[in-house]
Amino acid sequence: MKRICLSTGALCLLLLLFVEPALALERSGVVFKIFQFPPDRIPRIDGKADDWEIVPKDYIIGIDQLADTVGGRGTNYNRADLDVQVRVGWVKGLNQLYFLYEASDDYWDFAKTDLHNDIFELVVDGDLSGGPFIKHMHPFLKNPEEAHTSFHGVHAQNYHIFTPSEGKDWTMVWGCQPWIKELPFANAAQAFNFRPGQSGRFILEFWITPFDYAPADGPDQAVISKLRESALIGMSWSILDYDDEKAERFKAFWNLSHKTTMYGNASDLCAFRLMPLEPALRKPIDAQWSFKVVDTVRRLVAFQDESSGEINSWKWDFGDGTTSTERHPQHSYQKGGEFTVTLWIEGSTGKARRAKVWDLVLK
Ligand SMILES: [Ca+2]
Ligand SMILES: [Ca+2]
Ligand SMILES: [Ca+2]
Repeated sequence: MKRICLSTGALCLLLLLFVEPALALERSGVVFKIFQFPPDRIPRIDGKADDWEIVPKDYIIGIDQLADTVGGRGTNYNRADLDVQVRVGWVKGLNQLYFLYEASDDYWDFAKTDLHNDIFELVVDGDLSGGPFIKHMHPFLKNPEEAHTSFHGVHAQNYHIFTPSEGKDWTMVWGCQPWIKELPFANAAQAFNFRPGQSGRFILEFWITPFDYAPADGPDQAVISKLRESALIGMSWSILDYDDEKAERFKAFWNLSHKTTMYGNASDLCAFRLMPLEPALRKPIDAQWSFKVVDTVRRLVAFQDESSGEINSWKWDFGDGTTSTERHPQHSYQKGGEFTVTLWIEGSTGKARRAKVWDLVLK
């Protein structure tokens, strides 16, 4: 999103408020949360929900948030007919979105090989590009097939996930890039013990990769969305509840966005925030840093403190016998070599250090 700041700070703030993405998306003012898993607690894709117990309750999105925008029920849900809970997670540094989908249905419809199947339809716009992305909604190409390979699902993606899938791929990608449903871009596992037409409880655990650009011809030129802490992404889902094998179509379309066209227009998605680690999962103090060689001739290196916690003092050892107490120092090395650089930090909650051995090599 482009933000234009004119003269004064106040005006700039006003403009920032005015273009806040959450306001432009569907369900104005509502921001759902995406839980950050610590790197040593990444969910295991096995259809078991135990690794999601660390997700606080206020992250759970239930059927009370959904509206049937096609079948006419509005927000009058009936938990005996269908009940669902969704949790969404991410891991800082991995551009993947994790999901736990838990549902109970009075009639699980999955005997057929075609689109007639209970479906969890998921739409993701990783860079908030907004706008239409399904071929039928192309702004000027009136023949959808002409828009297929250049447009369909390219800047935002739509998954029709079969719940359950039996003798069928786990999902249909409603786009020109079916390759995104396989490893290394996605993985899924389900658990259930009912037969078609029966009621019961269903668990689906999966992750997908969001794409800013997902072309038809495969991953070589694709651009994966970069997931950044505290950033917003666009997302919605709907549950297509088929409750009769003989019926022509689904009975209800339980939609998180309350606008049906979210299936093909990313401006109708909801805002989701990639949350920081919950305080209970954070180390009270943790040292981290990065560096950039600014000038190879002068061997000038800029160091950036990226530590977390309440920190009062920094001490850098540049590995050449010199030190600094600045937070983000620059340092010019007198000669080349392989350097071990260490940052020590201290604060009210303790102290920590981070050394990097031979990451910095200068000629
Ligand atoms: Ca699991
Ligand atoms: Ca049902
Ligand atoms: Ca059903």
